[in-house]
Amino acid sequence: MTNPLYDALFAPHEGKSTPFLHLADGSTLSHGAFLDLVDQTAHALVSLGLVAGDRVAVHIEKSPQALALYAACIKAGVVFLPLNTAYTAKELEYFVGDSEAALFVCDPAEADAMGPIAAAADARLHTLGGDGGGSLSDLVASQPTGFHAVPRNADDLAALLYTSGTTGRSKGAMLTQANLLSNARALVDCWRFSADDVLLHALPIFHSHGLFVATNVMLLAGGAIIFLPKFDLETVLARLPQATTMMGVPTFYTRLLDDARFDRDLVGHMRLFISGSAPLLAETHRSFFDRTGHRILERYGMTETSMNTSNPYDGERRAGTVGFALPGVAVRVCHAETHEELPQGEIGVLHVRGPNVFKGYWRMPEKTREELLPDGWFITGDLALIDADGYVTIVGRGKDLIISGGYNIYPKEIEIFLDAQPGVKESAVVGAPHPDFGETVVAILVPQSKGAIDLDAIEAAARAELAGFKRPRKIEILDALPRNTMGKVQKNELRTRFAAAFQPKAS
Ligand code: MLC
Ligand code: AMP
Repeated sequence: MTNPLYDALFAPHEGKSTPFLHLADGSTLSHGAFLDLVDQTAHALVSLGLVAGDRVAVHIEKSPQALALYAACIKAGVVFLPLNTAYTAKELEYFVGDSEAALFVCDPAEADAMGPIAAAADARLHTLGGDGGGSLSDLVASQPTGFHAVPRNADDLAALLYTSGTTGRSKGAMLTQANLLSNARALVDCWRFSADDVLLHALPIFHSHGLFVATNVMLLAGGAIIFLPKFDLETVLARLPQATTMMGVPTFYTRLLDDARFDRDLVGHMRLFISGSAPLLAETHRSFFDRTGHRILERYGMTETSMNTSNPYDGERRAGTVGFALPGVAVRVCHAETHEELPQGEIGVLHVRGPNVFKGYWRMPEKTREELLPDGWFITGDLALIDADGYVTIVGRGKDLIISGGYNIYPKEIEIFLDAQPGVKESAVVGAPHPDFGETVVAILVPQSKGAIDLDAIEAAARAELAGFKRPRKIEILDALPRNTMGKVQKNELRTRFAAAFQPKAS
């Protein structure tokens, strides 16, 4: 038995002096040196008593050591569970407990706050900082290199990624070795990645985009990564001349376009720009082409499925569309209730099937049954149409979801929080267009009685309990929520009402 993901992504680079990570401080880590660190980290995991199938929850900054921890989990057969660095203690408690993590790795600065969370879940606690320091690193440093990959089946879990849901309760998407490997193979092929590529990587590594799409693709192709801690405009502008490709959420591209230094001369040498995780406005696509001569390649994916569709490398990259199904992946547009396929050209719910589709939600068999049909089709909840040429367009969402700067926010979760605040009778949360984040959160509150709501107190509570990207950027108090005759809150009316809330004022 082998370990298919390790064997394909990592093993071919063992002992090689080729560059893997170009770091922000100007230094470079070779493939071989990275893999030695992976071996030491895998030994550290085993020394802590972890065995194949155990979960390692991580709430740490992006660093080469954090990436090595991901690789070490693959090599040791342990399930990697990355968590958004913006999550608060209150949010983390659920993930560590629900996953029954055996080990929780957090930032050294939050060790005190995380102690009770780890203890309540019966998980061991270790620390790893953005600078590579921490108790886990101390343990890693004392370990030998040379670690035999723990055998795994293609169907064994490689990662557990939590994704929030319409009910407000997050679900752990179980991704297998085969899910991740099949997707990396399809993307390397479609996007023509090779060992000559240098990818500018400014995405976080706790989501599918930065971790699997960007990292796995580069590992499989054998190229190098300019591995930046986050998207910082100055650093990205400075490092683009050394890159051949870049992946980003639409906010990356609008921020670049807002800077006059971002021009044809700066990126004329680049091979490819890829966008995803949120809709790229057709207008951004066109402005980007006008400024740089590059047509951004837009693709579409989800945590549960990794990537599903992509515009073509050769051929027309059509603005406003997400292209065609990837090789091995099938898509269809279906009726929301009957799940029957609709005639070509009609709008319906997009279903996806293929080796990329996850195994189900962690310990939620009913949720899994609701979204994953017995014949393997996954109901994405996105509304789409497929045109006569086969291009898929995501026209909206059947699910009540806001995507802000590439992060998903389910209104229900924020409404549950707001409804629990003193003086609030009820609340509604909707998305409003935002020039930087694409969309952002607007909350509408109804007071229990006139003057009962203390907005400062609610904002302070939101800061303490909700990740920053989920906090409402605007809170409005209304006497009542608009409702239809059935008593259902009319969110469309609220969306229309706040549609221009963040648009620049016409002068
Ligand atoms: C940060 N902030 C956000 C935000 N990110 N607010 C709304 N939406 C966001 N996305 C807030 C912080 O809370 C803080 O608020 C302030 O902005 C500054 O924080 P920052 O960390 O300095 O922000 P910045 O670096 O500007 O981050 C913006 C960003 C980042 C767009 C660069 O969010 C980002 O890297 N997004 C990528 C998301 C991603 O990788 N998604 C992939 C999901 S996988 P305050 O109030 O404290 O000042 C997926 C599948 C697929 O969807 O298809 O790929
Ligand atoms: P996540 O749960 O974070 O994986 O987010 C997945 C969701 O992001 C999808 O269901 C879509 O709604 C959205 N998404 C991802 N890529 C695109 C895209 N290119 N265009 C429109 N929506 C997208």
